[in-house]
Amino acid sequence: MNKLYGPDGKTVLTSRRAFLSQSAGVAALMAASGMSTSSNLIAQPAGAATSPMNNATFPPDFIWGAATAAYQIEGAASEDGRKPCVWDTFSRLPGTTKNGDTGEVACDHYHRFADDVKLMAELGIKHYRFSIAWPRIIPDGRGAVNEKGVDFYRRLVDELLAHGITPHATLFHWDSPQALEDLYGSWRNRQIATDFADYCTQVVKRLGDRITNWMTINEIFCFTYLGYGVGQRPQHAPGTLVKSRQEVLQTVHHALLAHGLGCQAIRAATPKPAQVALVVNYDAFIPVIETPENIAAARRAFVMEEHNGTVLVPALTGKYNEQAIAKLGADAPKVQAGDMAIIGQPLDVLGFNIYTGSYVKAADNDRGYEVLPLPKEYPQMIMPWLNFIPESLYWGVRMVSEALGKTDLPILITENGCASNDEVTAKGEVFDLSRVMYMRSYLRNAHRAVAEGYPLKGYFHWSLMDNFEWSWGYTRRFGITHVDYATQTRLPKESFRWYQQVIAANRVL
Ligand code: GCO
Repeated sequence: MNKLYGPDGKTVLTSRRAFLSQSAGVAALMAASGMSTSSNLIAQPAGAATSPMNNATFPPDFIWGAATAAYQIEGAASEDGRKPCVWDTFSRLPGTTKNGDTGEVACDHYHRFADDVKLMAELGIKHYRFSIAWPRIIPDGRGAVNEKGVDFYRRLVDELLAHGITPHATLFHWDSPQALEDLYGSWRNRQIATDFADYCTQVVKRLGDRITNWMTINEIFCFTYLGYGVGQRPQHAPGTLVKSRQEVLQTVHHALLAHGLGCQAIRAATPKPAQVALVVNYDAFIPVIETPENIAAARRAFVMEEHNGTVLVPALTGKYNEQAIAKLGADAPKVQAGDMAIIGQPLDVLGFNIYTGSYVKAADNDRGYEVLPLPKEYPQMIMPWLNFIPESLYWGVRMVSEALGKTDLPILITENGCASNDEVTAKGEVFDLSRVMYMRSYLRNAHRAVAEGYPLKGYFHWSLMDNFEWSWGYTRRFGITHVDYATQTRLPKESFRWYQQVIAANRVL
């Protein structure tokens, strides 16, 4: 029988999955996960036959969406009172981004948002995840609010609502105000947690009448571990060299604190009942062969490996993972009294950004698992870190229940996608078939998670359109819509057409 385990590895609950896995037939599985067989039939494209292989139908209330982030699409970097963020400064330094690309113009979404919302409506999404730029709202990071910046998001959200699209707003997607970097070293200083919470209050007070789905912070790992480094310049802004790993870990702690205070600020300021989430790109561990021993190994790796043990585990449980902290030794973050209670604020939703994963197997060592190296020829989606591992989505969702005991915490896939070498044909089409293959494979794993009763509630594809891919500039395309940066023309790719059909049918095609 399946068991659910707490962070200490001891059994805490008996799973309802055991029941599901034994129940007879597809119909029982669908009924148990809230799916209606009759609506499946209605939603199918004409002539589509259902077989066990293509019957990956989702519950009727499953959320289909797409995601973007402010710095990657907005442009208008110095318009209407916005001041620089650390990415403006960093990307202007020689050698930090491919071709010296910056987000100065990006997809010019600031001016073209109405057309972009039309594109979303054409795609058929009812949910859109975007981020709000702190340096547009409070250009100096703290102090005066720039109402013109707020107005932009008001216009965007009104346009979304007019098209029946629910906004999901991330309050921080890596664009820290440069002013705070200059003033006190942004994430190196504990003060940023309070300044972030104040910024959240100002945003939610003004936009909380029309946005009720809030995400505090996106991917703590990327702007801390990748933004601060020892020895060589890190790949992400602010690109600061620090003296010790401890200082890097301390930025993680400050980010967690900002998240916790941010949750409190949102809940205090919202004029309407609101949902609060944290978005984490936590590591997914896949049992290389699905045996009980390897599943137990994956469970251990999930909580003990450094990234999860220092970000996801404290955010969900209010405690850093002991083994991860012990391994860090003197580099562990310094914690003040009361911090952990703030960090472990209850969440309404967990946002899971999932692109890739790692295979593990049981091992006879002190940790009880081994993370396996991938062979050189392992399939990759043209990013050095983006290995094609579709099961990562399923195991990443499952382990929140199974390794952390959070069986009822709703999970949204807040990002999933890949880069590809897209070319526009003479007829003006883009056949990004590797993306279609990628999406289909990952969505089958999303379906498995739902069908087995894990609380996966939705999927946001990264990304709605090609955009500024950080240090890769515009050389990597993650969109289901092609953007010609010279003319700002948007061209839906084959993956857009595919996703459109998936959404309409509510099943993987
Ligand atoms: C992320 C980032 C995106 C990236 C995407 C592809 O949260 O990792 O949100 O900004 O563009 O992940 O690398």
